[in-house]
Amino acid sequence: MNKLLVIGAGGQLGSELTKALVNTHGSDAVIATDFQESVKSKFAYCRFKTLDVLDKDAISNLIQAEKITQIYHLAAILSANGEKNPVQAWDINMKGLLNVLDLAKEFKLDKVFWPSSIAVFGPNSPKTNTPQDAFKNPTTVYGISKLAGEHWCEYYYTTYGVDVRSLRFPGLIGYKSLPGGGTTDYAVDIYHKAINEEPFTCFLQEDTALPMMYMEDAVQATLQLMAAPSSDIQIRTSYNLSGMSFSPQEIAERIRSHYPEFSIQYAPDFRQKIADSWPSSINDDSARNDWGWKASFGLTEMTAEILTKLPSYIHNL
Ligand code: AKB
Repeated sequence: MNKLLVIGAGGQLGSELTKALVNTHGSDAVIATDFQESVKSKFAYCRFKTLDVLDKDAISNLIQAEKITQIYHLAAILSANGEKNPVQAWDINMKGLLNVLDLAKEFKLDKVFWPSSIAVFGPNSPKTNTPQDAFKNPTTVYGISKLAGEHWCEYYYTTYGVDVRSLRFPGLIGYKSLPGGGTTDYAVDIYHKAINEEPFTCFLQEDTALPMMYMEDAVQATLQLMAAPSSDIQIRTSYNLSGMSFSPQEIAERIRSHYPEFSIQYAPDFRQKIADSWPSSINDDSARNDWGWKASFGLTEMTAEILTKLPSYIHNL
């Protein structure tokens, strides 16, 4: 039987991916963990334990006690927060991953999932339709740690046969959980302001287009990648993944078709420089060809779904 350990389950992706894993594998097969005990209430539907990804012994004990066969390692410091404390971000992002990879090797786990990011690209990467193998010179500590992490994943696969799989996520947008400390966070916050009929101040310029993805597509991509036969996974660093691409001005316009009075103003801060170093759109041909990836949501569909579902979701919290 598969037994899945989700590390960092309380975060933006983990909150929704854990539910999907339970739906796929059953509640007995999934253990949600997070270093914050306070997120426990999100996991009434499966078991929850506190776990610090830097505590290798604690992870090792859990793997043995629970006979874990797969790890979904989601804990990370994102791009904007990473710049506030670069050394701490490096420690959490790199040591956490190395702990997981090393234990996957030691206990011969079946599979590991680890998210990378479009942040691996940098100012000298092609801006549009950025290819899988494009030149990469990340300028954030988050991007540097993701790029190094991708190579560690490939190293553990080629050297030790650890079946680790990874996706370069764009900015993820969902209505069930808030992101924490990323450069693409504005595209979640903006919907909350819209339904409250409040004006929104964006920390990026109006024309800064970035690659984005609706959470449902991100969850589907993860499930699909992890279900694919190992022989289909040709890329052992991390796969480019594309959903949609838009600027603050474009998302605001789309929101106005639901809330005509919605107003946005722009006050770019330090995150503008990070956004300027990233691609505006991504080529994901390798994911499409190798394991059949195709996104379902564009900006119009996502906006309609979020603005319809967010008010009652918040009301029922
Ligand atoms: C961030 O903004 O840091 C993340 C990412 C693009 O990986 N959402």
